[in-house]
Amino acid sequence: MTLVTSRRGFLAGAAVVGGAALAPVSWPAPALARPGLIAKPTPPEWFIDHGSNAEMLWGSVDRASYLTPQSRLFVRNHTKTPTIAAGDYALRVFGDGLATARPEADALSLTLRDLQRLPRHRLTSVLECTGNGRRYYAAQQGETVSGTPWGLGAVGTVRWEGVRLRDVLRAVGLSRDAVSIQAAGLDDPYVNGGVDHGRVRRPFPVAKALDDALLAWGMNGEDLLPDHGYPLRLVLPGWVGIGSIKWLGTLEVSRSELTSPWNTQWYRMTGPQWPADAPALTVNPVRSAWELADDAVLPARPVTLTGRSWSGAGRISQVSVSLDDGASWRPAVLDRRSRQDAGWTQWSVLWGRPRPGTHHLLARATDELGRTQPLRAAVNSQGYFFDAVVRQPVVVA
Ligand SMILES: Nc1nc2c(c(=O)[nH]1)N[C@H]1C(S)=C(S)[C@@H](COP(=O)(O)O)O[C@H]1N2
Ligand SMILES: [Mo]
Repeated sequence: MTLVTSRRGFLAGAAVVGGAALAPVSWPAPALARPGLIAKPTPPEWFIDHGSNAEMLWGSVDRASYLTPQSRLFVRNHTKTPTIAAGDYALRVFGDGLATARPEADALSLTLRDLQRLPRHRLTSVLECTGNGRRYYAAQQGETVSGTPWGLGAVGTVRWEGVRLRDVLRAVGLSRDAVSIQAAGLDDPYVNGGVDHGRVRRPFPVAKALDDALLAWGMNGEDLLPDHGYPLRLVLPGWVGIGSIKWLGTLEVSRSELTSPWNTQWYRMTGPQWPADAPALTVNPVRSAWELADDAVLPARPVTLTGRSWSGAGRISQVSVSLDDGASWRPAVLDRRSRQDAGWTQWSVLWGRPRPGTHHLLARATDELGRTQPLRAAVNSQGYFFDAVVRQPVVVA
């Protein structure tokens, strides 16, 4: 079948009966699967509980598994995971950046089946929260910042399945003057400090939409779990996690720059060190993690240690490690086969003679653009982009 756009709707010639899909949709209030903010089990062996957020424990990562299983992936919820039935679901698209401008009340409505008629696309990418590593601002730099005190576990690499946003935009008709797209979620409005900020939403440039943005219904060969955006989420590979809006409800396509508190107030560098008009954060920095628990105890015999490094901008070209708290450095062995699309790189190092005592292990990656990890991260009030080399404690006994 062909996708036809008309003034009346997205699939004027398609198997959408009775014009039902063309009518503006009103949303039933999402119900909770069960009391709680996260639906999937988050046992303490796998996760650190941060309330509505759950952090993956690096010590629990299976070194044989390149991809992060959905069951192990971190969760970052501004409110709580909604329950949305796929059968009731539709994505609504509107705005003056469409070839034919449409107000929100007359949005195009796309069901999952509509979207699944477009060419399917699979893509592996890192998903990472902007605040990943935040607790090290205090722990390593003695700086007080606000926000969830993530260690390095607000990250994962998954294989997405869905449709390219550019194919969707082509099908619905995009104006040549469109510059900005705002994605909004169907989760509850975010209320903080008595202020209702509305639905979680964040704009991004049309250029990103036409490059590698994906509308995903699948992860690692399964349907998305409710916590990760079921039935459909946006994926902006390499960009700050907030860009990858879960439970995607609307896309506003505009000829002018769109804004929301999620790019004007949050997910920007703020604080005395930063100009008031510092731009919104987009591409993730370079970071590295050891596959070790913070209370890891190793026997005093040769051991192969492993870790992963990633960058929002490209491949990792080099990883240097220090097993003596920075006194000496050596290259880690990169597993060249492990890197896929925009995913992370696995690496390893043989520790030949671990001596009894407490040690600090350091890993510092460089990406193909020459971006590397500093020894000190640039402090900012909200604790974003902690990309400095982390001191990983380990006890040899
Ligand atoms: N609708 C909606 N989308 C959202 C969020 C949210 O709270 N609501 N959190 C964002 C943030 S800050 C991050 S880091 C990622 C986390 O994705 P995950 O929970 O699937 O790991 O989702 C983003 N998309
Ligand atoms: Mo995030």
